[in-house]
Amino acid sequence: MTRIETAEVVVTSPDRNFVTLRLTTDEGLVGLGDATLNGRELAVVSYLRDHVVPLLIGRDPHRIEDTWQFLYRGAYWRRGPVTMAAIAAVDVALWDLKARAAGMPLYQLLGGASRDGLLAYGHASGRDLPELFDSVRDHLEQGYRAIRIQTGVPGLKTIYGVASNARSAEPTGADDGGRYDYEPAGRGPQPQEEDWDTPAYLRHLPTVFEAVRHEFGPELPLLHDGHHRMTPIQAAKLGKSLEPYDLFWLEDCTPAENQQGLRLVRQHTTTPLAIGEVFNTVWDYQTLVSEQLIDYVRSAVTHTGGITALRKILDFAAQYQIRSGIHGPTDISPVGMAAALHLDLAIHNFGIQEYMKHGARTDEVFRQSFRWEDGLLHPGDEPGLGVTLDVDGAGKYPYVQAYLPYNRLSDGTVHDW
Ligand code: GCO
Ligand code: MG
Repeated sequence: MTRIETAEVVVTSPDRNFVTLRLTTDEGLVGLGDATLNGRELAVVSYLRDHVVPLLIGRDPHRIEDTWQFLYRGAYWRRGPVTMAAIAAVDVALWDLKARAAGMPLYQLLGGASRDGLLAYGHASGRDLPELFDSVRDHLEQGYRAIRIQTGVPGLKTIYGVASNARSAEPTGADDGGRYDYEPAGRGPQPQEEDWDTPAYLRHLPTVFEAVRHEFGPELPLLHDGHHRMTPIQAAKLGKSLEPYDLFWLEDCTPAENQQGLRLVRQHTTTPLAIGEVFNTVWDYQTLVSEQLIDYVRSAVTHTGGITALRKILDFAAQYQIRSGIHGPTDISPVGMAAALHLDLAIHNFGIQEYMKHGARTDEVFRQSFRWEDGLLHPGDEPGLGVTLDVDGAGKYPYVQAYLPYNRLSDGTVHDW
């Protein structure tokens, strides 16, 4: 029987912080799992190093389901983003090892390819319409076949999803020529404060989509992220007012931990809804899926307990014609992204994959074998996940403290970000 010999937690910050679990077996195979939790990275490092790594040494790496149940049930304290990111890292590293041992790309072990390539959406943003249009054109030139639209709102200075600098800047990397760099986590000792006004947003956003449809026509799939900032009745109003512009989805329209709130939204609008990047187990989806209150599951492999757990959520969703839209911003490491791509290729109810390019330094530390061809992603055909970690290279970029921003209304009240 083969055994796990070492388990290292590698923290690196080439363009932003990443936490990676690196398992090696007595047969010399290496498996990787992403454990990055943006803005709270070191909590997961401690969970892994102090509590999980000692349990892994000597275990049979082939027992993936058993290890998942052991870590989930054995902790007694269930769920939560820190726990589930740690379990995800172990789970993905074990799938990587199993597929490497089999000499196959991981998607083959998950049932084989259900399609030739993966529809992916990119992030266009601009403080105003001319900037936004430039960004959409830039994405179309890069081959994207679906585009997320985020813009500034008159009267608000800095908001989620819109680059504050027209050109990419530190810390995300960008001497890679990318123009819009919206990485939200700022390096430094305190989070950045942003401002928010829901009525102003609700008045402005439909005019943006009207202009985008006018400029780019009716066919381009367009997406938008509400980032949890509306009440159910405000979300219902927005969904209704965006119906003429035929969105692919409206994402995180409310803080959906109140799952019943989505009943109200659903009663009022046919705009498709996507939810779940901050969720971490199937229980967060119980009402949303069984009552068909959403159309897309947004969870990341990294934040939902790994491939084992997300596969079960997506199989549950499939019974209700709900499809995947796996989270893939830059805070999902190349390891987490590869795990998503293998799962996307294998499942039947794939919807779309979020895709943001990482910075050049990140791509050097994590060598990847996925393909981006003609606007479609493919995980590649290397054994396992197809990602290798340059441990020495990673060591050149130590952890840098970074926080996600937070919102205040004009009267100073803290609001959902
Ligand atoms: C998205 C997300 C991200 C999050 C980020 C927080 O849809 O891609 O909303 O942009 O804000 O993952 O760490
Ligand atoms: Mg989102």
